[in-house]
Amino acid sequence: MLDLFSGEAPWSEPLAEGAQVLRRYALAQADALLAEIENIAALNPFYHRITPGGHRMSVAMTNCGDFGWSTNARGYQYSREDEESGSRWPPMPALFRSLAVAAAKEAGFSGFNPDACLINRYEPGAKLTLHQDKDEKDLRQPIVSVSLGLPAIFQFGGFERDAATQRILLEHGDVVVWGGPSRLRYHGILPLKAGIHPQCGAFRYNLTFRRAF
Ligand code: MD3
Ligand code: FE
Repeated sequence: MLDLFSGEAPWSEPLAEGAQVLRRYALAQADALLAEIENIAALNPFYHRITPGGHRMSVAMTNCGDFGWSTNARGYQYSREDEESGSRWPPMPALFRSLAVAAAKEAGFSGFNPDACLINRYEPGAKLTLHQDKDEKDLRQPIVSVSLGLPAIFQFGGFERDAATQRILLEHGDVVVWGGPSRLRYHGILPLKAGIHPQCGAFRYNLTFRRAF
């Protein structure tokens, strides 16, 4: 029989040059990843940061690893400390690191060694408007993202804010690797639709693994 699709996770879908979705790649580890997120948030709680423009972000964030990304009235930056708690970010769990390194390798980026993991938490209505990720020192390093919980519609654009965008549904366990020429594409998340996920309740979580410095 012609087997067009075996139905077995994970499977990969190319998005653009350098960008690849590894569908359900993190599914087997999802519960363990969520337990680690809980541990991290117990030390450094999710927080709605204020952008330089004075807006409270609808996405709540925390971080783990040597560096964490945050924003405040002065700008966007990676730093060793959480300015809310005054303490260092919790270490990146070994499970996080091994998953990110393996996914990057799978997509052709061997040698990826993340020093930062931003953890985004979306509640119904939360969104991320189109932006580029360019606060990292070496833009030849990819970003690996892991989606957990409620599904979200991801927008994948071009190299200018007003270029046409593709819409891609990201679901529980999906991993995306963004590198090469796709590293500087504009991207965003449309407002999260309300729902109840068996493992995450009313939330969506997204981990992004980065090499900040
Ligand atoms: C494409 N997060 O934290 S992950 C972000 O789902 C961010 O929370 C979204 O954008 C989220 O900055 C999207 C997918 C993603 C992450 C980084 C990228 C896509 C990217 C960098 C370059 C191009
Ligand atoms: Fe981003």
